[in-house]
Amino acid sequence: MGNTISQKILRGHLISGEMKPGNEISFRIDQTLTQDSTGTMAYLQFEAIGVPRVKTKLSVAYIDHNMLQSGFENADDHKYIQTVAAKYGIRFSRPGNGVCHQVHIERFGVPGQTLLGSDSHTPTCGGIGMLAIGAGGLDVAVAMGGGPYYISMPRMCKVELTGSLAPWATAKDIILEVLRIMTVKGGVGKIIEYSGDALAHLSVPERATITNMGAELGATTSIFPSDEVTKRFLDAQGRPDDFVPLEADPDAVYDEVISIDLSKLKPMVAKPHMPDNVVPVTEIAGLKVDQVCIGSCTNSSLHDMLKVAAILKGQTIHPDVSLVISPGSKQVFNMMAEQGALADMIAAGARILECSCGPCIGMGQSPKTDAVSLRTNNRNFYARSGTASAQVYLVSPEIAAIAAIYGVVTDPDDFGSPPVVTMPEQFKINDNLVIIPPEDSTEVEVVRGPNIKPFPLNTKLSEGIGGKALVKLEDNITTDHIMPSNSKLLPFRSNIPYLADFCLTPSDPTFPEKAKEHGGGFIIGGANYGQGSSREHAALAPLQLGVKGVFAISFARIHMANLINNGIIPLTFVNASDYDKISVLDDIVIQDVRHQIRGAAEGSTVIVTDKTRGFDIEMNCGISERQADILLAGGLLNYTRQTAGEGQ
Ligand code: MIC
Ligand code: SF4
Repeated sequence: MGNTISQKILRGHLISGEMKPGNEISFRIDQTLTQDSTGTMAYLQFEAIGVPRVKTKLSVAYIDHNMLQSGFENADDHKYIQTVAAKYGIRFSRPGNGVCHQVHIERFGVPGQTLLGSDSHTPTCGGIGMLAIGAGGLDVAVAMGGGPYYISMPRMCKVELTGSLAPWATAKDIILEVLRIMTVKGGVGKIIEYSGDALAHLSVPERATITNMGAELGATTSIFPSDEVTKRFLDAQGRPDDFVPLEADPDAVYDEVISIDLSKLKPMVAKPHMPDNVVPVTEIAGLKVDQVCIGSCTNSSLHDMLKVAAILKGQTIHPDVSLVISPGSKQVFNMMAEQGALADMIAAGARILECSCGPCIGMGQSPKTDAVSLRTNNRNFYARSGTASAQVYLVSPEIAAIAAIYGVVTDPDDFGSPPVVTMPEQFKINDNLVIIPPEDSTEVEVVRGPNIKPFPLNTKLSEGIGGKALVKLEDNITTDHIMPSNSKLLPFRSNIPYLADFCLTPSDPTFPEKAKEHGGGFIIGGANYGQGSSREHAALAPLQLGVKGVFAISFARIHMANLINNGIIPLTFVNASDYDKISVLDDIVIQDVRHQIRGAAEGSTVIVTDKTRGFDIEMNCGISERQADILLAGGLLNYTRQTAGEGQ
């Protein structure tokens, strides 16, 4: 039986486990990336592990999220990351160099290698055939220290793309169509591999849009083969030696196959507040638009920017629309400037932002009350823009640019024919904003500003645990609900006590207060609890508030790993109907919990008692032996220290 692309890469990097779906496997990580909003915490944890220098082939620390310096905090974090990177052998991508995923695929990603990033959109590099996975900061810290990365072996899903895109349909519409078909939980426990004759016509930036937004499916990662298109891209990036061909064997077996005929695809839109709430753009044509944001790691390539500039050329944006554009990287920005595209955007009235995440994560450009905001981003979760009443719609850059001109969502056929842009033979290569760490870093001093506070560390799991059911939540609760991010909160990513006061407030403003009053307790969630970001803060803030366990119908992959890594027990209902029986402020106990967690690793269920209502609930805890040990130790750091101690 042949192998899929990702099975080949995993096999070549495998350290332990049998590659059977659902089995825990561990594998070697070649490269890591961090960004600043998760990076400060990841490096604090890396320092706590105590390894003198990173052991990966390449590790890069990016500054791209916390770019608004409205106080000293973000700038302090930048300095900390710059110095910690120099100290431990990590390349430092300075603010202004671009969004981590865009820069990484341009300058560093290598087909066939593995990449672990403390950001959920790390799979972007799957666009060049790299096995790129998003994880919590602590997992990335362990990988930097040379430790393996553990996952439950995913099932393989093939998306076969045939035909060629009709005019105005784009790569964004392909992934929106996949999201419409599979939903935001449809990718959990799967790797999505793309194949089919259409691939010959899909450039690397287009492929990267698709793999980037595969994160919204909940997939472990998404990947394209490494082929002639990849080779041309790497050649144009001046990296011909990084190319290796890679494709699935003809007899590779997939657990699931989805086919999409691109010629039938129409421009699509994801309506508020979920990326899978997808309909054709024509269904909302005529909707008045207040704001258009073009950029984010999904659609900020040169390819995207040139198309937007061609649409805006000679036009003036509508008086009621604010159009903001953030190029994905310095390379993109520079080339736009040289080719005149930037001038066309400025002339049309676009507000040009620096190369960063910006509006995508609510770092500025929050729209007005009740605004309709059209964005090329990957997420339109409730309140993420920084304006809770805003309605965010996700579209391709083309649809966004046309709406900015007309002031309403417009069928692009009414605009005329789509712009044709060609990829450059050679990209502009200038890595002068990437600082190479010194060989000998003994003299480097790590600078820690006053905003950098110690992170909460759990303690060994006790024999029995109890507390109140603090909150009961619906399906698809995102990490943006659990630990909101915006320009007011993002500067405090290295200050968990401060952040904890905002934990889960979009869903229940009284949550932090209740948790403090009752000395912690349990969170009751619905299906796909914790989808979205990789932010470990969505586990650290509950930990700070004394949360001991989360009971849900199902969990998103990265969040579940983050809970375990921080010693918070994730349990799923054996009978989903039991969810209905628990009420907020019920007294919950898990007796003999250490013994029960051990048993869970062997497949037994865990019994949770609702003392208030007098009944037992049967729960699953789908953990491995190693994860049971981590929970018993009170989290991965304690476990790592404990096993290091045992090894001495
Ligand atoms: C996001 O898109 O939500 C983020 C901000 O990039 C996060 C990381 C974070 O929360 O800092 C992600 O996707 O992992
Ligand atoms: Fe940045 Fe948005 Fe991409 Fe997250 S999704 S990395 S916030 S651009």
